This record gives sequence, C-alpha cells and structure tokens, in this order.
Amino acid sequence: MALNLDAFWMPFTANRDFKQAPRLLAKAKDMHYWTPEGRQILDGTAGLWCVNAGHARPRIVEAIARQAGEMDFAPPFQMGHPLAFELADRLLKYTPEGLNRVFFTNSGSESVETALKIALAYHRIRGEAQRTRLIGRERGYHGVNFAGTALGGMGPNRKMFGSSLSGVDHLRHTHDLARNAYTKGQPEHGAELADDLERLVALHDASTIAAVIVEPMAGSTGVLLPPKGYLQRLRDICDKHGILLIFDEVITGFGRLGAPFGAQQYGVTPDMITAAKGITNGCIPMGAVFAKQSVHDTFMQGPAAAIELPHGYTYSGHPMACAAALATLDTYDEEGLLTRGALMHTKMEEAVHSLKGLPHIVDIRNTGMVGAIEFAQRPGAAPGRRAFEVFLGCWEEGVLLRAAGDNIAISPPLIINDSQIDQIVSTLEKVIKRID
Ligand code: PXG
Repeated sequence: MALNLDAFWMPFTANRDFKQAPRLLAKAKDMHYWTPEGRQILDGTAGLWCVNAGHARPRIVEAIARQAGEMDFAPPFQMGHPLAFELADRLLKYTPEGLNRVFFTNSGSESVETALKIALAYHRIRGEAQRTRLIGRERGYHGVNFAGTALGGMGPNRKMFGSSLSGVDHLRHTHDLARNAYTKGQPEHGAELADDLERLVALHDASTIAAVIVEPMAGSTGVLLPPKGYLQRLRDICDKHGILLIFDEVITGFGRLGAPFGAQQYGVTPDMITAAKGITNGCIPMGAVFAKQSVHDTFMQGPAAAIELPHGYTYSGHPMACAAALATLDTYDEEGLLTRGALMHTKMEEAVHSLKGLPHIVDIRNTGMVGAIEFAQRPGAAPGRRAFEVFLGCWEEGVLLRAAGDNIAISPPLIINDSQIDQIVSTLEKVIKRID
C-alpha cells in the first residue's frame, strides 16, 4: 500500500514541496540512517543535534525495553518514583558547580518556559514582583512556545504570531563577518556587544528586568560562537543589576562543544541552564532545567505543606525517559563522549576550514563537534536557497546535514571517526562545486 502523506502536517517543513519529493528515513544504527529503499545515509546532524552517542546504542535500547515492562508511567505530582531522583542526582556529576537542583520537562521548549517562569516567581517571592521583563538576543532560538517565540530572535519564526508576549527586549546578535570571518573557534571581536544589556538597563531600569536568556553558542541560527569575553561580561552585568542569567543549552549541553555544558567550556556559570535533546540521546523526549541551589531555596519557604512551584508536566521525569537518560549517561561515561568534542576539535576544524575558497562561501566557523559554512545569498533569490540546495545535494550523495538560513550546520554524533568527517567534507566539496 502506498504511503498517504496528506494527513501529517509536518513541523518546520515546506509541506507541499516535501510531499512532492519526500525524504524518508526508516532505520538507524550508530553513525548511519537508512532510507526505506535501503540507501545508507551518514548522519552529519546527530538527528537534530540530539543523538550524541549515535543511534540505537544497545545499553539505551535495553534500558527502555526493560523499563517499559517494569513500570510504564507513574504520576509525578505529589508522587515519586526512584529513577527520577536517581537521575537528578546523577546529572549533578555533569552540571557546573552550584547548579544542583533539577526540574524535569519533555522538550527544550518546555525547559525554556519553565526557566522563565521560575525566574519571574523567584523575583516575586523576594519582594521584587515588578521584575517581569525578559531579555533575549537577536538570532536566538528558544523553542516554539509563547515565551520562547517572543524571546527568540529569528524573524521568520516570530512574524506570524503577533506580539506573543509583552515586556520583552533583545540584545543585538554577535555575528560580525566584517571583523571575524573565517575565525577558528571563538571570535576575537565583539565582547563589547554584551554592553547592550547596560543599554537596556538604562532604558527599562534594572528593577523591571527578571532575566536574560542566551544560547552560549547560537545553534539554529547557523552556529554563532560567543566572542571572547562576551559571556563573562554578560554575567558581570547581570550580577551588578540582580538579573538572572539563563543559558539555553538545549544544543550545547551534553558534549557538543567538548565539555558537558557550554558553561564549562566558556568558564561562565549562569543561574539556570535549560537542556533537552542529548539528555536521552534523543530517543525519548525529555528536558531539564538546572537551577542554582540559591534559586531553588528561595522557593523553599512558607508552610512545608504548600506546593512551592505550581508548575510541571504530566510527563515530568517520565520513567521511560529517566531509564533512557541513565543509560545514555552510562554510554557517555564509558566512551568519554562528553569531552570527545575537545579531542576531535582540531580534526573538525581542519576539515571544515579546508573548504575555504570554494564558490559562494563567505565564512566558515567551528567549535568542538560543530562546523558551519555560510554562503552568500544568491542575487535575486530568497535567503537560504544556496544552503538548502547544498543540503539537498548532500542528501542525494548520502550525507545528512542541516540548512539554517544561509548556513550549513555540521553537528554529527560525538562517536564520529576521522574518515567519516572526511566523507562529510568531500561530499560538501563535490556539491558546493556544482551549485550556482
Ligand atoms: N532552545 C534551543 C537552544 C534549541 O536549539 C530549543 C530550545 C527547543 O527544543 P525543542 O525540544 O522544543 O525542539 C532548541 C531546539 C536546527 C534545530 O535545525 C534546532 C532545534 C530544533 C529543531 C531544529 O538547528 N533546537
């Protein structure tokens, strides 16, 4: 029976184009996908930045199967189950010092909404209920729920949804091709862009600002690394004005940059971290917010019988997700994957930067297990066409990459080997040479 593609309204997809020429994946193992026809595809995107240990890893598969038979679900409100406590405690081995309280969600978007609600409530409990303003950054991505949409800074993701949330402002983005093109690792120029926060403080007054949320490295917008000194400067300004700093580490968490979290990679500790994706190796939906103990303890006042934070999800700390996460952490530990990005950094850097000089490329960026190639917009065409054609060409040649605006992002599972990195780069070279 032929597959009927009509009913499924696909997310973030050009539905009509896709359904004319579908790109289907039917099977996955380690570094590869296979199409329903059996064509092998090298996974250059770790699914969507989430399958950090590679696909269908036996420990994780077994843990999920075992847990499904043992206990499928347990209510998380006013009830508990051991795995959620075990996982929260285990996660502290990886989080930056001091971020030792864990709130479970089911996605990055939910982690973002949760952290922002915690920030608002935190100030209110402390007698600063007027601190309601939330600050994001241009070109940021914080998922697709209302606050995440409002705080995100990618124009096309916002414009269809009205004002979505009031009391929001944005820092300028840090992408500066004129000064930083072809930088290997963190750009030299742009720390002073953090002073934008002082500008917003002057405009709105610090007493109205609850929190700033930024990705340590902006992923979805096409891999923008923080300029040297930028994140520390943001931290200092937040401290000066009593503003909470949230790092959205949905992509950078769990080893993508070469350390467990971007906070450690860049040596800057936020007040909260939002995470998801790699926490379960992408195989069961799960997210988490990591909070400083001082943030958590602010809530632990008043009558002990009262619910301190009226927030949570039916599936917060779902037993299957907890089992998957624990087995994922075992796999990361056994194979040293959360720091493998640091070992592979030079290989990745040399590989992606070898593409310099090919037609239409205007910048190449890299860090840990991430690379990005930026293309000039084709004159007269819609933004992103060249990157999308490169993505399509690579798919036809057996390599899955991700188009993000005018950029191609490379973010393979952390188990990738040298020859697979070479395969990604030689495929890119072949495809880039034939596009106009
Ligand atoms: N924050 C950040 C920093 C993200 O990267 C989310 C929040 C939302 O997570 P959920 O689990 O609700 O999707 C993300 C998600 C891409 C791409 O192509 C990136 C994401 C999702 C889909 C595609 O770069 N990141």
